[in-house]
Amino acid sequence: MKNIIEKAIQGEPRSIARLITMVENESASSVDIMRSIYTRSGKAHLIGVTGSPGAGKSTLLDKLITNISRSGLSIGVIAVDPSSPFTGGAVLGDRLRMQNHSLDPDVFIRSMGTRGSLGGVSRGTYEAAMILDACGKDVVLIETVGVGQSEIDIMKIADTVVLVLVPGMGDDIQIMKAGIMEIADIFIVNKSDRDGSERIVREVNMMLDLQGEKPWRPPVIPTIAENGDGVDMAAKAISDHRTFLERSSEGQRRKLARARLEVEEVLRREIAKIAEKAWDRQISGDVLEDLAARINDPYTVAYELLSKIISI
Ligand SMILES: Nc1nc2c(ncn2[C@@H]2O[C@H](COP(=O)(O)OP(=O)(O)OP(=O)(O)O)[C@@H](O)[C@H]2O)c(=O)[nH]1
Ligand SMILES: [Mg+2]
Repeated sequence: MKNIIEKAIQGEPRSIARLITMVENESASSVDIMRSIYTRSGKAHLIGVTGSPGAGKSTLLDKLITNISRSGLSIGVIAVDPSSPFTGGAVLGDRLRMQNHSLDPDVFIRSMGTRGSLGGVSRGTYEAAMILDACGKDVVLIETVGVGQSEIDIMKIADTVVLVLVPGMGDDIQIMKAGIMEIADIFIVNKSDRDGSERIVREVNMMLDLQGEKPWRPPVIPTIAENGDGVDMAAKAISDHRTFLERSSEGQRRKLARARLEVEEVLRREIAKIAEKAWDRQISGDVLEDLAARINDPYTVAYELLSKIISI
C-alpha cells in the first residue's frame, strides 16, 4: 500500500487509478489512503463543470484540457456519470470525446458512478479529486450533470464553478432553477451556433446585474465547444477566477467552509456505520413484526438504539 501511495504521489497514473478505485469501493484501506494523502493536497485548482444532460460539458472539457495543457499544467479529470452506478475507468462516451488526451501522460481522465449520493457528486468524487490534487495535478476538472442538488454540491467542493447553459432547452427554467445563479462563478452559453444564444447571454447578464455589486462578477461566455470557439475566453475566465480567489478573502472563506464540511462528512459516515452495525445486531423478526403491527414505532426503536450506542 505504502508503495502504491508513494508511486501515485510521484504522479504514476496506474497507481493513482488504483488509489481512486480503492477509495471509490470504500475498501478497508481507504481511510488510511486519505489520511496519508490529505496534507499533500490543497494546491490544485478544483473546477466543477455542471449543466443539463447533453449541454456539451465533455466536449467543452476536451477543448479546455488542450488549452490548459498548453500552459504546461498537469490535469486530472473526473467525469461523474449518474447513469453508471459502478464504473471503473472511463465511460466509453467520455473516453471518445476526450480521446485526444487519453494517451497524454499529463492528463488523467476517470469516470465515476454516483453511488452513495443523491446528487451528482458523491463522497468518492471528492476523495478522487483530493487524490489527484495530492498526486501533483495542477488542475482538477470535475464534470457533473446538473440534476438539482448536484450543482449545489459541486460548489461545496470546487474552487470555481462553471455552469454550462444551452439555447433552446427550456432555458428560462434552467436559469431560474433555485440556487443556480448563486453558485456559478462562470456562465458558459454553449452551442452558440444555435438560435437563441444571444438571448440567453443577455438574460443571464441581466439577472447578474440585478444581484448588485459583488467582488466577483461572473462572466457570461458564449462558446461553440464543438469547434473550439470561445474556449480561450472560458479558459481565461477560469484562470482569472483563480487569481481572484488567491487575492481576495473569498478563497480562504471557501477553504474554511470546505474544511468544515469534510469533517462533518466523515462524522456522518462513521456515525451511520456504527448505527447500522448496532441495528444489524439488534434486528429481529419480533422487532419488525411489532413495527408492522404498529405495536411499536420506528422512532422509539431508533432512539432506544441510539441511547445504547451513545452510552458506550
Ligand atoms: N451544435 C453543437 N453541438 C455541440 C456543441 N458542443 C457539443 N455538442 C454536441 O452535443 C452533444 C452532447 O455533447 P457532450 O459533450 O457529450 O455533452 P455533455 O454535457 O457532456 O453530456 P452528458 O455528459 O451526457 O450530460 C454531442 O453530440 C456534441 O457533439 C456545440 O457547441 N454546438
Ligand atoms: Mg459528458
